[in-house]
Amino acid sequence: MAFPEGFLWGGAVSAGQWEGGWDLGGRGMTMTDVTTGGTVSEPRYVTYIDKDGNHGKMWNGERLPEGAHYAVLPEYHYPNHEAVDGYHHYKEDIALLGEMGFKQFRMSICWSRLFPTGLEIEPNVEGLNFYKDMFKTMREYGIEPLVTIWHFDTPLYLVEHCGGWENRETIDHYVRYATTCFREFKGLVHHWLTFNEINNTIMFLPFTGQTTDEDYQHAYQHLHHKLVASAKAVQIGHAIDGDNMIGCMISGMPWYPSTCDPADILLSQHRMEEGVWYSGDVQCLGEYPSYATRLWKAHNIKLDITQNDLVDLAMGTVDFYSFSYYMSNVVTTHTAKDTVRGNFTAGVRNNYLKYSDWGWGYDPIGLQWMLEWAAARYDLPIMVVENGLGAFDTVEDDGSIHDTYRIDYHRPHIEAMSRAIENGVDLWGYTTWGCIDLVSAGTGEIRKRYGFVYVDMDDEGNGTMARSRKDSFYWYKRVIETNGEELG
Ligand code: P53
Repeated sequence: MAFPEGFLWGGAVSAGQWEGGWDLGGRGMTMTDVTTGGTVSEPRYVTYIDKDGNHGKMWNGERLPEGAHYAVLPEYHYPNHEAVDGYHHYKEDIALLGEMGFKQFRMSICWSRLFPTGLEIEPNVEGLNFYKDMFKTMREYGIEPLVTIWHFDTPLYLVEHCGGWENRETIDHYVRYATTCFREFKGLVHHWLTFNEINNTIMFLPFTGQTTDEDYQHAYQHLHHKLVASAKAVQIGHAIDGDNMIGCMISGMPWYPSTCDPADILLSQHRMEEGVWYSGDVQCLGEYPSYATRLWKAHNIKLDITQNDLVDLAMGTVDFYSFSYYMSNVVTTHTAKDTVRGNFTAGVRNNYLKYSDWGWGYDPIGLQWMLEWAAARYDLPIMVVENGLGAFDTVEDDGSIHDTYRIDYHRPHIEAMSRAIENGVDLWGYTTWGCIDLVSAGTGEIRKRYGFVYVDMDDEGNGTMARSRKDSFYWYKRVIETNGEELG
């Protein structure tokens, strides 16, 4: 096997999906605190109280009705409130990761735990102490933190009262927050990601069907603000600690052509540019790519980009490229006979692939494809920072969990990484998604499990939160021990 000495094996979680403690330690609210649970076929809703005091719910992404405000309503269950209670279990969880031999643990900081509304000038000390203790605990086990600064959780106050990311001022609030992280966690953290799946701000637009030019305008401007915020954070992170390695994080979903009709090939290339490359090109290469003009024209987008923005983008390029990888998608200019629908998947079914219970196409070769493309495009070190199978687990009478399907998912993906390394890709690390079971971002379910560590909690909020080891736990431990030689 090709894995280099010191390869950063590990796993990943996000604050919103693992931490819980939504109203503890001075934490402010985020959008997931007002988001209900869903399923593969039933969406998650955002809840509010309207101007007449009536309770309401809407799709995530819709605008609040005039005069309404976001609210936690007693008739709903909000799975992210407690999540899997990492807030109280972090020592135990990190010990389990240490037992598996983790070299790296990717987690995120909850912005509103440090800046409850996002507008504060001084950070919340209780929040700082929580993360400092987490990082110290990781160090005790020789685990390097990989910290995502923003993983979907903009403080709700900024979204509700300040226009969120469509408002340029949000850049400054984010920069103040990121600067605090670099300063306060200096020496404890060396590896950072500025924004999780930053490209997903625009990637799903073509799916939603009725998206207007105005929606595109908002989404692209929103993304531009995030790209500038990321570039500013990179510069500040480098100035505070020259040892900091700061990366971008892209949702790495390949878009394949359905046929060899040249029109399909071109369509898949264009979809790949719009969905995947656009953001990473800016973050890695320091300027908007030539095809941006095509995308802006297609939807009459007029971006507000200042001279200073251009300087920041050029100065704030990342040190490494990272992406999540779960599945691939297929597009065509023809009428598709077979389609697939799942959460975040839609389009043509790929008859060469198997699909998960949530409609995600299982495609290890696609990981090699992504790795080799990204390496050639950017010539940067790469980390695969999410990969995994969301699946139902069954707990046997004796408490064991035989999750061979999960092992069978990871093994070929690890083999794909190994082939990519042999083909010249400078791959530094692999953090599997949801190494401890957590709340799904897409559907809000806990039963869509990714972990090597099982958490006793269900979708109605019943369970002891007790942790236990699945079969995959022992398997992954062996993979790490043998640096990817023994894949079982
Ligand atoms: P869940 C869409 C498509 C692929 C990955 O997803 C995505 C998304 C947006 O949710 O998100 C990443 O939980 C994300 C994680 C998330 C994970 O994939 O829907 O970075 O927060 O949990 C898996 O199964």
